[in-house]
Formats: sequence, structure tokens, C-alpha cells
Amino acid sequence: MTQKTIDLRSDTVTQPTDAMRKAMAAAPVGDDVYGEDPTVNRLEALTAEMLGKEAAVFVSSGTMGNLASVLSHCGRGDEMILGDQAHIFSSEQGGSAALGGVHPHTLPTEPDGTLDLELVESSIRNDDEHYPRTRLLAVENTHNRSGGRCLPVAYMDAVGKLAHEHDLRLHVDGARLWNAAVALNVPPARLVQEADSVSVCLSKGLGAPVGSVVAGSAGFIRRARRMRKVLGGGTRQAGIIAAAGIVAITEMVERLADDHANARQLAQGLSQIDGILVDPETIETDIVYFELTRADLTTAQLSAGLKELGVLVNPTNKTHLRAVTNFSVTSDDIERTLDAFARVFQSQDHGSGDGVRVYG
Ligand code: TLP
Repeated sequence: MTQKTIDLRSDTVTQPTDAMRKAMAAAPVGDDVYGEDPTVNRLEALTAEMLGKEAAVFVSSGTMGNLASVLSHCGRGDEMILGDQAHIFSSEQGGSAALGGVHPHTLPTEPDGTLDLELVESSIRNDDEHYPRTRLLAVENTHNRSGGRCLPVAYMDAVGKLAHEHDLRLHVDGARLWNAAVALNVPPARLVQEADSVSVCLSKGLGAPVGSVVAGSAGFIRRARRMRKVLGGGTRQAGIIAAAGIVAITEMVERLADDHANARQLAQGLSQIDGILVDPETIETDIVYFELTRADLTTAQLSAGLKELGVLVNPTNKTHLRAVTNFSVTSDDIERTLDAFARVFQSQDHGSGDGVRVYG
């Protein structure tokens, strides 16, 4: 029997569930650019309700959700404050600058994924013809590059209050807001109570094949819908994919706790291995970044060696790798993964690791 591949490259790699496939096949649809797709309309209404916002719009990806949001808040030359480890800054091709002329003002991301609020406050520009106008503050929850750390309610409230005191808008990249809500045991709406916009993904831990949803006030969503259209995201019988999104938000949120437990189990096991550095106490959700400290093995070689044993993990640079649990990975798979690490570490022949993709 061929062994199952344990895919820990991301939580985006899953197959849709049977319930999603059934819902997709049976979905009533219409032309969504006319606002006539009942399944899209239902997904948007349900998500808006879960996030405590007036309205929502279905978009193709997290990248489109963030871009449509930033461009709906900011005009050309306006400034957005965000962390230097934010996905919007690091991994979206600088789209808000490239397509919208929005000036990114980065601050150092703290190890827990937050921004220092005093630094944020002192970075907001005063009215001076030399300066861009600071319009937007963006935070990420959970914070991917900080290892899936959750920004707690008190911080989310404080950052929103600070933004509004200075007449800024707050955008939340909530690609994994669902994970934060489950880990912190709070409704997702509570985390984004002070946010003017939030983008949430359906196709990460929740397992839908495609899509994200942006939520905010009715006026903001009207602007985001226009922006989605100019970005080429106005799709027609999109209910086919929105149907899977409805299953994702109604049936797949609670089970994220299993992914979190598996990530913690993985980190605990890795922390016992001589040559790997990770603090299991910092693992709050589904993402485990860890450091390889052995001089005789590169991250690319480790990744290639694991792949030969049926375990996929992405190197993110020369010293670190990332593993992300998801619903295709069980607790037994984590044990097999740890065994694969031990076998690669014991092996004498590590190959070249050439051609391994550095990503995540
Ligand atoms: N993240 C992907 C990669 O791009 C790194 C992953 O595998 O984690 N916000 C955050 C916080 C994200 O982590 C991602 C994707 C996005 C936005 C963009 O979502 P998509 O891929 O749907 O455009």
C-alpha cells in the first residue's frame, strides 16, 4: 500500500470535504455581478453576521480581499502603517503600492505579531505638505510570520481606538481570524469589533477550495465591491464556489482546535530533537516555524529528505522551516512526521536539496 503524503506546507493544501462537494453540486446560482446569486448572497450575509459587520463581499483570494480593502480606504499617495512582517507587505507583491499608489510605512513586527502602539502613535504624520497623509493602519490576526500568534481582544480594541482617535481606519488581515477566535475562545466578531474592514479566508484552515470574504460597513462594502470589479474579481455564477464557503464557516470552524493541538504536538516533538529550536509554548494555532541549527544539513536538504519519506514541509529561508497543520493531518500523522525527522537526522547521505522551493 502506498503511504499517505503528510502535507504540512500550508493549511491551503486541503481537498474540499464531501459536504462541500455536495453543496457545490446542488447550489442555486445566478449572475453575481447583478447581485443575483442566492448562494453568494447567503455566504456574504452569514459572514457579515459572524463578523458583526453590516455587509460583506465575496472575493477570489486573501490577496484580493486585502488589496480591495486597502484601495477602498486609501487614495494615491495616502499612507498605510503596517508591520514589516505583515503578509500585505511581504507577500502580496506590494500590490497596494503597485496598483493603488499607497505608501507603505512599516514598523517592526513584535515577536507576538503585534505592533508597539506607542510607536504606531508616534508614526502617524501631522498635517505638513512634506508628508503623505496617514490613512490606514493594518494588523494581521492570526499573525502568520510570527508563527500563527493570536492578537488578543484587548490589543485589537486598543489598536482600533488608537486608529480612530487619529482619524485613521483599521483594516484586519484576518486570513486566519477563525483560528484566533477558536484559540482565544471568543466570537470572531468580538476580535474585529473596532475594525473598519476585515478580510477572512475560506480556503485556509476551513478547507474551502476558493475564496475570501471582506466585511465592513455598508458604505465601505459598496466601495470594495467596485474595487473588486476593477481588479477583475466580479464573477458570475460564483455560488458554485460560495456553497463550499458556507460549509466552511458553518461546519469547519470548531474543528480548528484539532489543528492547534496537532501543531502543539509537533512543536513539542521537534523541541526534543537535537538540532531543532522551537518553543512549544509559543504555538497558539496551526503554524509552527522552527529553526535548524545543525551545520551539516541545510533547510533545503532537510525538506528534500522529509519529502522522500512522504512528509512535505517548506523551508522559509536558510535557517527556518514552516509546518502548518490542517484537517488532512491527524495526530498519528504527526508521530509519523516526527519519526521522519529522526530518520533524516540519522541518515548520512543528505543529497543536495537543489530545486526545493523556499516559501511560506
Ligand atoms: N498565505 C500563504 C502564503 O502566501 C504564505 C500561506 O501559505 O500561509 N494573509 C495572510 C496572513 C496569509 O497567510 C495569506 C496566504 C494571505 C493573506 C493571502 O491569501 P491568498 O493566498 O488566498 O491570496
